[in-house]
Amino acid sequence: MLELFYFENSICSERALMTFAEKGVTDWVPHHVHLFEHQQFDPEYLKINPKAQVPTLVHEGEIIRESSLIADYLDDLYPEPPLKPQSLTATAQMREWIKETDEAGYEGVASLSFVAVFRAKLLAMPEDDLNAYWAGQTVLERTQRQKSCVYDGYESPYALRAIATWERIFSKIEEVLADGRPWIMGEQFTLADLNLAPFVARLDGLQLVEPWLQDRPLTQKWWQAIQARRSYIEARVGPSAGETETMRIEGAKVFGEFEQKRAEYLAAYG
Ligand SMILES: N[C@@H](CCC(=O)N[C@@H](CS)C(=O)NCC(=O)O)C(=O)O
Repeated sequence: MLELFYFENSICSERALMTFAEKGVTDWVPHHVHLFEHQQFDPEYLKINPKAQVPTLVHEGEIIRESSLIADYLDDLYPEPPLKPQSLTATAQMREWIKETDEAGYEGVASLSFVAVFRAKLLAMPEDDLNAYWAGQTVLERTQRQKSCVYDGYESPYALRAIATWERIFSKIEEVLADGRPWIMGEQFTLADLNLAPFVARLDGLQLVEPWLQDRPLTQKWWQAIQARRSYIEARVGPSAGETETMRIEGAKVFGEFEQKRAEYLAAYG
């Protein structure tokens, strides 16, 4: 039996959902973990994911955590269509993309989401509830990052790091597509594209893709091709209709601060 613990509006869960859709796999058991209702901190869930994060895959009782590893595992479990290149070298190179997306890309998207949207939600909570929320966290680095983004907004060093990261990732994508290839690894759509897709979709929801892609036509084309992909549509990657509106409104309030930070970053390091 294959079970997935996930939350629809989580960019990490969307990686697993998109992999299922790529493979045409539908016979898995869904378990919803509602992050806004803080179900990730349920002691029963913490037994399978002590970091209080989604997604978690359970296959025949074995636990597999980390969204990119779940996607990789599903690719091995259901070989068709393959999402890894044939050559070992190209597979290692593909994994370098995924490593960067996991290590820096995720933190960047999470920081920008907090600075633009979740910040307002959390600051609107009664103080006791907010303190209880922080106290219930299980990963110190994440708590520090979230607190910094919530209390300092675009003045948080995590916001600048996020801008640096996505400036770099989008530049690398534009560069690699310059030889005419449709996907990051060439003619084949791979886990490199798939693992990036939900993160870029969140940035799009925050209205940040346009400024980043306006001078990157090849990446624009790549992003359009991802959005047109059957698995992207079937897995409903990207913010839901209601969320899109909130993100657009909240994102617009701090868009000027984003542009200013990005200009500062480009002047210093661009
Ligand atoms: N590196 C982990 C990150 C998982 C993660 O942080 N998931 C987020 C949703 S995208 C989460 O569960 N957050 C819970 C929270 O913020 O309390 C993975 O890729 O699976």
